[in-house]
Amino acid sequence: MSRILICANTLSGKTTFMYGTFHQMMKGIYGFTLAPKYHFAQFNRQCKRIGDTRLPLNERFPAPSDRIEAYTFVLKYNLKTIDEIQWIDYPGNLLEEDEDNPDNVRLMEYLSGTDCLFLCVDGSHFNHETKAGILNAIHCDGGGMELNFLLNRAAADRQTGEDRPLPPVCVIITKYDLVEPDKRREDFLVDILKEEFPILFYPAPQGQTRLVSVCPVTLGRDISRGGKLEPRNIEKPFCYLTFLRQAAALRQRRQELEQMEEAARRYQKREESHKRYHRIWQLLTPRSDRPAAEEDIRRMAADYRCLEEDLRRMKGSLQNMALFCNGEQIPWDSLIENGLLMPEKNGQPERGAEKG
Ligand SMILES: Nc1nc2c(ncn2[C@@H]2O[C@H](COP(=O)(O)OP(=O)(O)O)[C@@H](O)[C@H]2O)c(=O)[nH]1
Ligand SMILES: [Mg+2]
Repeated sequence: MSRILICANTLSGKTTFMYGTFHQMMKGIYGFTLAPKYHFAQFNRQCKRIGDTRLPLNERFPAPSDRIEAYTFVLKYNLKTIDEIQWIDYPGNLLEEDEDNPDNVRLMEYLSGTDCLFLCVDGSHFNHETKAGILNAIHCDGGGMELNFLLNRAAADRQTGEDRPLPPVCVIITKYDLVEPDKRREDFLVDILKEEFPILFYPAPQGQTRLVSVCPVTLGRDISRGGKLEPRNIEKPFCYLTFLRQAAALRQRRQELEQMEEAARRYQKREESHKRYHRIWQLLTPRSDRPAAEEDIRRMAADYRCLEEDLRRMKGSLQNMALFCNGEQIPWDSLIENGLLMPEKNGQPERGAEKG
């Protein structure tokens, strides 16, 4: 089980973004698909409404939620289940409630066990004349205060109270269609994010890694004024998490495969020497250490190569997302070279009720 917590102010576009992710990931990308574990029909109807330009605007988009929701998705690769994804969405104004509000308590619990944080910044805030105007809009109206607070809490274990590494973060600039063309420059956007969320661009304490990606997304040009559903980049934040997890799994698989091949080679050698010198013993002694059959190893190696190729293509598609490690912008290849991936946890984050 992997958990994603999506944080943003009310009306930043986080619930619509979740439907957009499902809309794109249902058909899948590079063999990976994401489907709701429950209530496909409801998800499907909501996606259809978002895309229906005949409907009045207030009927197209999801109604604002008044409580925290935990959705469960199933991630498959080549139709084999590889993970369950718990996606936590909450009403943006929840943090205005007192700390003992039950939903607020649940949010903090989810936060401390989250594997990836999606932090949404509403693209419409980037349209002020000056940099100071933009920063002020994000900090005051765009939930900057609350988002910084959540980052602060995400780096602590709620149960033990101890500090923990910040999970990988993807800063999602939603409604990118509303950002004026002259402001759609990576360096400009990143500059603003560095000022509003400086902590994301600090080197992590010794022994930890702080991984942050930045991804502008849109559900479609002018969709909030009646435009068509034409998602751009929507699946990429999810692919970021998938890549971090699955490239780590691939590494693990390669080690296993190498061990199996080595065991098969040793076995083969022994068999040959048995044949030559101790044919009689070979017949009499039951062999319990028989390694995996060559055919199985060949099939596993073929599966491995297929996944490796798909992850290579996925990495290629993520290149236009800026990626930072401990404050330095890094190329995507160095995630693998420097082992900055995200192995599966042993325990499963199972706190909180699931929507089912
Ligand atoms: N222009 C534009 N508007 C969007 C986009 N995504 C969402 N919206 C608008 O933002 C509103 C709020 O979105 P919602 O997902 O409910 O925000 P939430 O409160 O953060 O969950 C929607 O009703 C849409 O009008 C987008 O990609 N582009
Ligand atoms: Mg919402």
